[in-house]
Amino acid sequence: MKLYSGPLSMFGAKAEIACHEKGIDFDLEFVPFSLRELYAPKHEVVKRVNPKEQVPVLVDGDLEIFDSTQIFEYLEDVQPKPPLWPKDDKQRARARLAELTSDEVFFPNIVSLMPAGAQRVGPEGVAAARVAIQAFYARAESGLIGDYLIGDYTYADIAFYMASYFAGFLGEAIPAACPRLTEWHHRVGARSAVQRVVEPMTVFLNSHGIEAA
Ligand SMILES: N[C@@H](CCC(=O)N[C@@H](CS)C(=O)NCC(=O)O)C(=O)O
Repeated sequence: MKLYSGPLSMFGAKAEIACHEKGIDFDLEFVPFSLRELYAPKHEVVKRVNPKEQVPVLVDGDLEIFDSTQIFEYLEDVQPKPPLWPKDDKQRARARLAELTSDEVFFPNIVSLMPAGAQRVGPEGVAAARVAIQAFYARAESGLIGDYLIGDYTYADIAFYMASYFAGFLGEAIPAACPRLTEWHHRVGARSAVQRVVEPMTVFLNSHGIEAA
């Protein structure tokens, strides 16, 4: 398998972590990316495979797919062990919803704090995003039951860990008022599959003078 991602791609990191969790052997290629130009020029394979011209893209022989959640589904099918979706139907539905919510409800607020996003939404949009992030953390804190978001460790934990990792570099780390969520963050961050992906990202960010709060 070959995964196309970027050195700071939140969505690519999700796919990368899942491959490591499942012990899948894969090649990783970073597409051109810089903090100034972002994803430019677009990689030829990404342009061919994904009409949205975004990473991650996964190529496995004659299969070419895009979107981190689609990649999760494929990985789960080709390498069911260890499972990263719950076995129970309702728990699986909850985990899928939590993963979607992280990507599509929580993360857009993080994007609003990034330089291009902040320029797009303006100071009021940034302030609203900060309020929404903290409200999301508070809800997650009260929703946590066991060690992970939905009981067992799942793709939802991977997604929300990565989104909250980036929040930490944008002044919105999980606050002390959410102790169980803070512990959850340490628990997920201690996994070797997560560290393998996050450590080089932290090095990249630090080398550009960007530090976590
Ligand atoms: N829903 C997609 C989102 C992918 C996405 O937003 N990728 C970003 C990098 S993290 C990207 O390639 N952005 C470049 C662009 O939109 O031009 C997924 O889950 O993979």
